[in-house]
Amino acid sequence: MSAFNSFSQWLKRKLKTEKRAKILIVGLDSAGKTTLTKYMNTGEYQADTSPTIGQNIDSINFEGWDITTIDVAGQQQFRFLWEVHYPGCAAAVFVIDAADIERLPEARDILRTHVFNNPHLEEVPTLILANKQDLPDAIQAPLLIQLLNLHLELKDRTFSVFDCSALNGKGVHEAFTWLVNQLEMSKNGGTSF
Ligand SMILES: Nc1nc2c(ncn2[C@@H]2O[C@H](COP(=O)(O)OP(=O)(O)OP(=O)(O)O)[C@@H](O)[C@H]2O)c(=O)[nH]1
Ligand SMILES: [Mg+2]
Repeated sequence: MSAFNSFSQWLKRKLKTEKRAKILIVGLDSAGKTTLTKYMNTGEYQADTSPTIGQNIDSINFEGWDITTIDVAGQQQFRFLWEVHYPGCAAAVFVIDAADIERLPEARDILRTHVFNNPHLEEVPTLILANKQDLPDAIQAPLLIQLLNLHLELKDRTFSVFDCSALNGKGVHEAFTWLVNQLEMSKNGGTSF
């Protein structure tokens, strides 16, 4: 065996045992993707976010996992850019502004097109976040599941819906704990990302 082949086999084994994953954070503009990512990074609410143009790539250490987050721009004119990030993702996070009832149909359509019907994301767990729970009109996970028809649309998929707030951090830790548990299970099941 050549030195290159042994090196590439060593690298493959190493990558498989390391807890590294790339996750994609998608959702409509203003849902709170960047605020949430920053909260995960710093443990604090950062009020100074501006709409993302392109994407923000960051690194988070969570529960022993080294997670690369790709927080994309949600505005319609930038959504075509999401596509380049789908291959190789270990999980998808779909952030919804749960206090913006008027945009729920739009969120449902985007979730369907870019996540449910996306062949690249078929095998990966999907974390759906009902964000902005600190606002009085925010709807909670059980109602959101009904309104978005998730129980039917996602019956063959690994997904969960969590209430959270990127402003006060409530629910964020629990949601990401679910996500890394899924990554852990995929790893033990031998899936390589
Ligand atoms: N009240 C409240 N406001 C939030 C929360 N999360 C985000 N926001 C606010 O919502 C606005 C949009 O947040 P962003 O994080 O920029 O939204 P985004 O999804 O990254 O938007 P794009 O980059 O345009 O796709 C900002 O004013 C945030 O401060 C939350 O949990 N509660
Ligand atoms: Mg953003």
